[in-house]
Amino acid sequence: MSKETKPDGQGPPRHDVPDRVENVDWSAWRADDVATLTFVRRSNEVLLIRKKRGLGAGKVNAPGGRVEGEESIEECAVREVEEELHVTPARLDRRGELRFQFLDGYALHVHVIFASDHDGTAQETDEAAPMWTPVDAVPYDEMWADDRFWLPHALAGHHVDGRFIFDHHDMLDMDLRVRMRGLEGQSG
Ligand code: 6OG
Repeated sequence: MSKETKPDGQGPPRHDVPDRVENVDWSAWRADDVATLTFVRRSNEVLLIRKKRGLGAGKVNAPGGRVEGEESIEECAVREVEEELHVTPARLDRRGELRFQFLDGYALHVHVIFASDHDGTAQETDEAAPMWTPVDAVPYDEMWADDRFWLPHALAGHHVDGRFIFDHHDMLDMDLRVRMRGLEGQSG
């Protein structure tokens, strides 16, 4: 059997993959996978998970996963939260895009979705354990390294556009743009 495997972000580095955001040709960049991260809000809390399997197992994150077949971003967001926590998110709002380039060649495009309503009670599944978390107590030390930079802005209602270079779990470089809510249409 061939030892060659598809890149998954955790393989050996490829010498042709840039380790700086500015050296990636983003206009030609194509993701291997498109995925969602969905943040369900309830007053001052946000619904996070302790992920039990897949990319980032053991870390705290939002529920989410890769888009399947022909489904839309929103359909993926709803399906993933239902599968992982048995909760149906509602009133979805796209809050940003994150582009991850891993040194082994794997490229992942993540859509950040916020849900201001939901149906059902979060339950632990094979994939995740639910954690209703106060927004001022998000455990960034237990999360992917990028989250501490963009998630506070997204939680404040702003739109984020991030590009990241990762070597396995280490973040090597980042470019983050934040579009402030309420400033649309202002000049300067
Ligand atoms: P599966 O569940 O299909 O993995 N994911 C990341 N999330 C953050 N915040 N930072 C990263 O930095 C991430 N890399 C992957 C997005 C896909 C899920 O994992 C998340 C998807 O919800 C590198 O195994």
